[in-house]
Amino acid sequence: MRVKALMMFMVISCAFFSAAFLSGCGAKEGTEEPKLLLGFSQLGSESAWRIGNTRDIEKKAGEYGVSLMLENANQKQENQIAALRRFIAYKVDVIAFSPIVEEGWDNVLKEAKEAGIPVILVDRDVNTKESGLTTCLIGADFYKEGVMAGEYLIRKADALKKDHLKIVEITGTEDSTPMRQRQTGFMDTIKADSRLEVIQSVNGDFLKSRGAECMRQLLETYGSEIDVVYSHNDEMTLGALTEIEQAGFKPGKDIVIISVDGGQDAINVLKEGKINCIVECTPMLGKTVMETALKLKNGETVDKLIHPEERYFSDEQDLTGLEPRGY
Ligand code: GYE
Repeated sequence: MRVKALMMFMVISCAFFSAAFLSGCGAKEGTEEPKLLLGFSQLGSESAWRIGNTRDIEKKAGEYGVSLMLENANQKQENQIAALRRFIAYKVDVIAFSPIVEEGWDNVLKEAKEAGIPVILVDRDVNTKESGLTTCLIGADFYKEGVMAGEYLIRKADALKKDHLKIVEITGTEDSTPMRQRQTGFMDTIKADSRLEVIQSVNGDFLKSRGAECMRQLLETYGSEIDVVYSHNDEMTLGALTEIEQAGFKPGKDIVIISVDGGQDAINVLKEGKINCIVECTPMLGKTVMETALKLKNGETVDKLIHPEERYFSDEQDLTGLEPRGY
């Protein structure tokens, strides 16, 4: 009886384990082998962007017949490192991951290299002492996004005929690629324009709650002095908007609001006139990730850097015909 119960437990837990851990297997049951076993470590679920990105990767894995081992690190680098080690132990064909920050990956990436498993960077970059530990990066050009945000602000200053605008910046996760490059791209673009002054940059960690907290503090310190908010993602922007309205200011009118991502919720708020500009960052990277992973499995060479095409949405445009964003 006991043996039977134990066997039953093993069968059920095996089924549960494979369903939870492995998804997107395109091979028909019991017939062909999956084309590829891909381990993907997602960094967390902090934003609509991130959730859209995870969904897209799962969906495309299914479409391309790729077996996906997906792990979510819940915003902790140590969880990502542990996930990569599990992928290595499991002998996946290819590893893909979105590194939460740029530093601290040398050891685990060397282990992957020694195991002969190619690694694809998705969305964000790493900074390692040794080169050649990863094969390629598939993700947005964050510097260009910062430039687009800065260029919009210059046009807005012209339109408003202002000779001085005080800017507060709410940045994404410290030491992450989008945080670094969205900041540098923006600063490089506005620095020659003497009308534009960044009075403070604060770290909002890409989270809505932190965006609200940062904005509350900024409003306490600077009050009506704030002319512009440049926020590195939609979540933090949406958090900040609530605080701005609670403090009695009209976002989009009293304060120029610039955001990044372009998820549906933020686009709706832009259409209401409470956000002035959103620079697009697309999370739909799944197709390129699958195609690249399949090439790597076949020993083909791949492009080192793949940036998706991106645009911006603003109060300068008619957005009535804009397609649903899908994230
Ligand atoms: O902009 C933000 C997310 O790395 C591009 O991370 C990504 C950023 C995205 O949390 O919303």
